[in-house]
Order: sequence, then structure tokens, then C-alpha cells
Amino acid sequence: MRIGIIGLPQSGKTTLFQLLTNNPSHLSQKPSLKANTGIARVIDPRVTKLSQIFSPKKTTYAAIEMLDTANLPKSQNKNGSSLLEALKDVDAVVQVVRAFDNSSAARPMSELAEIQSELILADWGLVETRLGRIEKERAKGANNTSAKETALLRRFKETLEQEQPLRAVVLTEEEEKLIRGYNFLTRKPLLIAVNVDEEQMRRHSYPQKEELEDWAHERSIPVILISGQVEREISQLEEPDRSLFMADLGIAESGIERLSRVVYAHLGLISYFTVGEDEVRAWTIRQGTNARQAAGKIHSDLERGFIRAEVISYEDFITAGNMQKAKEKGMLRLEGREYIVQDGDIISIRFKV
Ligand SMILES: Nc1nc2c(ncn2[C@@H]2O[C@H](COP(=O)(O)OP(=O)(O)O)[C@@H](O)[C@H]2O)c(=O)[nH]1
Ligand SMILES: [Mg+2]
Repeated sequence: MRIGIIGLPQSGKTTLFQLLTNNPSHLSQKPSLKANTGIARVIDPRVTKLSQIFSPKKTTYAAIEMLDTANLPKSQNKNGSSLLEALKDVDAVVQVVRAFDNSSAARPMSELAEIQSELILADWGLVETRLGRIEKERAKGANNTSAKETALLRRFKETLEQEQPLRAVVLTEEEEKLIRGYNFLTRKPLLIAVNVDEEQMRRHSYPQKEELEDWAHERSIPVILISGQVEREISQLEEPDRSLFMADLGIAESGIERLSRVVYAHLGLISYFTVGEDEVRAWTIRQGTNARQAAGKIHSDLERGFIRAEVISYEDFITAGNMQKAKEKGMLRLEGREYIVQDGDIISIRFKV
């Protein structure tokens, strides 16, 4: 899982990136021209709780690879190729927009629209180049792009020329396969993180809020409020001060937790857990994954030699208190390879190789 953070210079991308990846390096005051990648732990309170119960040697939270895109100079960015290159293999895009005010008045909706137009332009450039190449090939009598693909690219071109993202185009599974290799930016799932200050967080309000929310709602794009400044303070506090500060702001979880939760929901991802004295660990899978495929996440041997999965839901386990009691209460189920793994399942795989 790889997520690209985009946004205008000074919107708070690097701040968010460093908070997510726990990067202790000095938070830069200057716009950076280079891209950074790092690993963000998915803070799941269930993993924390399981770790308290099992006291394992190792606790492993799920991880998301984050990419902090550089502030590309406009000249380099004209045809969008650098942006395309940078975001080619991300699974989703988070756009940070600045609502907090430092020098000039913040205009988050305008920022959002500006960057989204750039993405549309980048995809348009890609389609245009590809169609041009197809034309050339055709002129030479050596056309090896299918009529279906060509028609689809033309349809995409029209969509983009109407300033619509490719996400708006409904595709069949076959069409989806045809264009997978292009990695179009405006087909990737998008999330918006509005970077607010403490006061805006408290009031749940910021400039252009209604406009931005309507825009996002029409497109089924999630919007989350985040505050670089507040997150920094939260991350530096110890319990119980941390909880008190968050309660005072009227928030139940940190922006980092909120962001991971929304990313998971929006991308159709869930977690299952493995537990024991050695390790308590979260595994990320797509909704609808069966037990055998889920076992393959851990090791291919477990998928190949899969016999059964011993399953208990997180809630049942917490109710029971420990595995022995859960067993006595008949809460542990034996499931076959076709069992669809549920979010929060605690699983032990029986296998033979
Ligand atoms: N007041 C305030 N300043 C912030 C917040 N988030 C980031 N900043 C500051 O805004 C500036 C730009 O942030 P940065 O993360 O470098 O933006 P980038 O150019 O998008 O990577 C830095 O000086 C940050 O310290 C916030 O929530 N509130
Ligand atoms: Mg930056």
C-alpha cells in the first residue's frame, strides 16, 4: 500500500508526512524540492490492546508507505510529466489543502481545484501522447493497439476535456484491465486533508468550507480535518495529558489515526490479527479476501499448505478475556479456505507443507 501526498507549496505536506512517518528530523521551514518516502504505522487501538494482553516480544502494526511529493517548480510541471512519474505507482492520493492562516488568506477550495486541474492535465497529456503514437503506427500500417483500447482512450480524452477526472467514467472489468498499465492519476482514489489551525479545529470551520464539502460530496471523496500544529502537540504529549488535550479540542482520535481509518475504509481495506507470545501483528487485506488468500499474506507456504483457520472476532476475544476462556465458551471457530475474513478477526492458520 503506497500513498502519495500532494498539494501546493506551504500547504503542510511535509509536516503531515513527518508526523505520519514519525520522522524526527527537523521540520523544514523551507519548501523542499525533493520527494521523500517513509513508512507510516497504522495506529490501531485493537493492536495496542492485544499487545497488552499477550505481552509479545514484538508488536507489529500495519504499515503504509507514504510519499511526500516535492514542490515541483512550475516549469518542470507544465506537461505534468514529473507529477505523473512521481505518483505512478501509488494506490491512492491524499491532497493536503491549507486552511490555516499564516500570511495570506487561505483558500482551500481554490487550492484543491488548482491541483485537481493539474492532475487532469497530466492525464490528458498521457492520453494525447498515446493516441498520437497509435495514429503514427496506424499510418505505417503497424497498429498493435486494439480498437477497444483506442476507443476507450478517445472517451477518456473527451472526459478530461470536460475537466472531469477519469474516476467519473464507469468501466467494465475488461476495460479496467485494458487501461491498468497507464496509471492515470485521476483514476486513483483521492482523499482530501484540510490542514486547519487549532481554533478552526475547535470550531469545525474554515474558509470555503461549504464549497469544498459540496465539491467532495458530489464526487464521493472523503474530507478529513487535520492540523499539523495540533498533531505535533499531540505527538509530544504523554498520557493522560494527551487525552485531556484531545478532549478539550473535542476529538476522540488523533488526525493520524483518523487519516488511517478513512484511508482503509475508502480503499476497502480491513485488518486481521495474529497473536501469540512471539508477536502480535496486524495484516492488511482487501475486503472479500478468503482465509486461504489471507494466509498467503503471512507466507506462501501457509497458502499452499492451508488446512483450516481458527478464528475468533476481536470483540469476542476481549469479552472472553483469554484464549482458554474463549475456547470454553465455544467462541473459536474452525473455518475453511473459502471463509471470507472479517475486519478484526484473530486468526491462527493450520497448515501442512
Ligand atoms: N500554523 C500552522 N502552521 C503549519 C501547519 N502545518 C504546517 N505548518 C507550517 O507551514 C509551513 C509549510 O509546511 P510544509 O509541511 O513544509 O508544507 P509543504 O510545502 O506542503 O511541504 C511550515 O512552516 C509548517 O511549519 C498547521 O497546521 N498550522
Ligand atoms: Mg514539503
